[in-house]
Amino acid sequence: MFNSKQRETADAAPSRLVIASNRAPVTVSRRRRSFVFKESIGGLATGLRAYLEKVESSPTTEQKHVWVGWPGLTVSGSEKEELSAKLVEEFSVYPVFLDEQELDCYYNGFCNSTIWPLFHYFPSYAVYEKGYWESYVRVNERFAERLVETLRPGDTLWIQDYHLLLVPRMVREKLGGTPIGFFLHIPFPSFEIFRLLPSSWRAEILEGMLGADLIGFHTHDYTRYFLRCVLNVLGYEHSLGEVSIEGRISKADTFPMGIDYVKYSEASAGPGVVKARQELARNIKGARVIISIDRLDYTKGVANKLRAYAAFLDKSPEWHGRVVLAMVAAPSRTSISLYRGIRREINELVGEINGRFGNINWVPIFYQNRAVPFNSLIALYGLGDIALVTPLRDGMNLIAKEYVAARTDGTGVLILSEMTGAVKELGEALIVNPNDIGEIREAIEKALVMENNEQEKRIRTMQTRLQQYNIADWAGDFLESLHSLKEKQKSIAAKIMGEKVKRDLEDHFRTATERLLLLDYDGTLVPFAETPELATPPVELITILEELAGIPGTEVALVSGRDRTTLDSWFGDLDIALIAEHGAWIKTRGGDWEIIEPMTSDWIPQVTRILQRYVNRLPGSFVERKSFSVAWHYRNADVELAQVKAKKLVDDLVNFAANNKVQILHGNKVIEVNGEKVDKGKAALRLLSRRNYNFVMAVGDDRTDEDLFVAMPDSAYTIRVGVQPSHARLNLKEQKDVIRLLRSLISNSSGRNQ
Ligand code: GDG
Repeated sequence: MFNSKQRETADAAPSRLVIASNRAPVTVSRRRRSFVFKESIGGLATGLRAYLEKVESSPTTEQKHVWVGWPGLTVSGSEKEELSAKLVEEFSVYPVFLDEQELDCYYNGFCNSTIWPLFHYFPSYAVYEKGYWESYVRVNERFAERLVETLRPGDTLWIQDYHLLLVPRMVREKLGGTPIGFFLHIPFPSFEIFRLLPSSWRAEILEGMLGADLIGFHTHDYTRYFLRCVLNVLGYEHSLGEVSIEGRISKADTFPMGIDYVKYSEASAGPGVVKARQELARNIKGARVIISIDRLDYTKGVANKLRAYAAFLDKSPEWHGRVVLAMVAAPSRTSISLYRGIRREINELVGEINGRFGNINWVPIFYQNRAVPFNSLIALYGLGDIALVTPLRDGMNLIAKEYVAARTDGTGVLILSEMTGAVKELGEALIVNPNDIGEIREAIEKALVMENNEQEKRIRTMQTRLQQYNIADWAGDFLESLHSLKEKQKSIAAKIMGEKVKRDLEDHFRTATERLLLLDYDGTLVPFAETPELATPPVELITILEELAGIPGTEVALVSGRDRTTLDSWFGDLDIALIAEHGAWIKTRGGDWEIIEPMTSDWIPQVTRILQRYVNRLPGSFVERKSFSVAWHYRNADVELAQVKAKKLVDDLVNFAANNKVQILHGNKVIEVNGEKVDKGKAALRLLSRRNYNFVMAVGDDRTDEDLFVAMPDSAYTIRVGVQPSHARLNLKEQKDVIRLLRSLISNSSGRNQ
């Protein structure tokens, strides 16, 4: 929670976007005794800079931003303050400092030797080190602390990427009201890969991410995989990407990151670029140019690209001397030995190919193992007749998009790996499988002879698309979605029973003379158990029900889907009413069981046979027979398979229900078929009509309780457990809250009697 001082400061200042990323947008280095400040390079820093400049220069907005991140060097204790003050003052960067050990265990360790390889489908490179994980948790905590210090009321927080997966939840625990967004820039893997993480880590990672209100991914696949992992690991289902968790909603959605289109399309005319292009062209001597620009990482498929190029030269001698591959491989993570090994491998391959095919007049590969300055990058985009972008896996890949944007004359061929996120938007590229050397070779051949008008058709279509969703649209779209989600959450939060409503309800209960309490059982009065018979009522609950029923003028009714025998055996001795089988049977206080509507049960054997087929198909599921209904429970089955089977079963049953007088109720991990004339609402009305109640409260937790809520008079307190769209007027966050509420009704009314 914010304190009053923070609130005052916030009232006087414009709203801010607080961005958190591992690397700050400013990289600090040392020169002799002073610090040198440089803009950080990389897709995120560059891209967001463009968005922020646009928003902050607009006369209609008042938004400002600050950034929390590591400034790229380790500093001693005494230097920290000095550097920190300078970064805050001059760059609005609130630094988080990392020491050597953290760089080793958190950054090189958990980030880049566990998450990075695993999420890019290189499980054999992933290291599972407890020490790395512990360091990751600690550094995430430090980021969270820094953010909590920095955030003011009214701010929006946007956390970036895989280095900070735990931060959303850590911040939420302290500052729940702040809108928190999270964006993952790398792929989110399928469950089969994600589950390779030790179980406690994987649960913490997902819970960490779910701490955000909005979680963004580049592609729909990553979003789906994330939601499937949430279901499999944490058991939370989603509806249209929304997961209900601890009384609020967290949403996963797709936002493919764009580029600063105008910057790349206009840059080629700049004088620096023209000069750089002339220099490069001189060396190339009229040959056709294939460009390749990557960070030197095993995910980028650089070796395969070289092998494909060699295969092409081998098969097409007519191109010798007429084509060059201009390859930039920017060094990366060189303190990890795997990366040093790749550098050696690539150096050797380049040497081998140049030695084998080249001659005094022609070098087949121009290779640079250093990043190039921006002007040279654009010059390369301009010179490249073909761009070879063939990562084995890539969250998005902005090089492909930048190349397309920079082709102002409409020529150029993009050869693009199907394993990149960018492929979803760049379908007009020549798409290849990066493991298939033959396919890349063929694509090179095809690109070299592609007619100009064909090139133009493809490039222009892609350009239009990239223009329509550029970096500013991406960031704007994400932040707008975050804010509208926050609004939705506010309306949900308004239904959650707060202290004031609770007090009013208690007062109303105390002063009323004729009270009716309609209470569902499973999920409402007791938590779900593995099998129905294990959910026996605890003694404490029996006492609560007894005491409630003992308050003069109070009628308590259990409104359950359970069968009569079970309800009788558990509650038969209490002075309360019972409604069984979702309203098929009713037993009033002191009375006997009665059928509410005459019904047949001759359809039950047929439905049981259908359900039994599903028991055989879904291990862990089982059938429960009751007198006028039959249920298929799947709580203990594999969650993901169960969802699929449940949908299929409902389909099958819909056909059956169309020709028979039955209805299908899809409850919480149970599908139940019963006579169409019954529901909890109709049964409850029976009780309601017996007296002139001046206090009515109905509490339930699943879809079958919605009938109950709908049937209640407007004046009734209808309460659904869990945050879901519901006809109930109020929500309680969890089952335990129901028990707390019932207890307080008892103690409140006994207070009156004293
Ligand atoms: C993550 C994900 C996702 C590259 N080499 C040079 C250079 N660059 C610039 C490019 C581009 C950026 O760096 C690299 O873009 P990537 O798409 O590869 O992104 P990363 O930041 O490495 O990584 C990736 C991205 O986040 C965005 O979400 O696409 O999948 O791994 O802008 O132009 N710039 C200069 N010289 C170089 O040598 N000047």
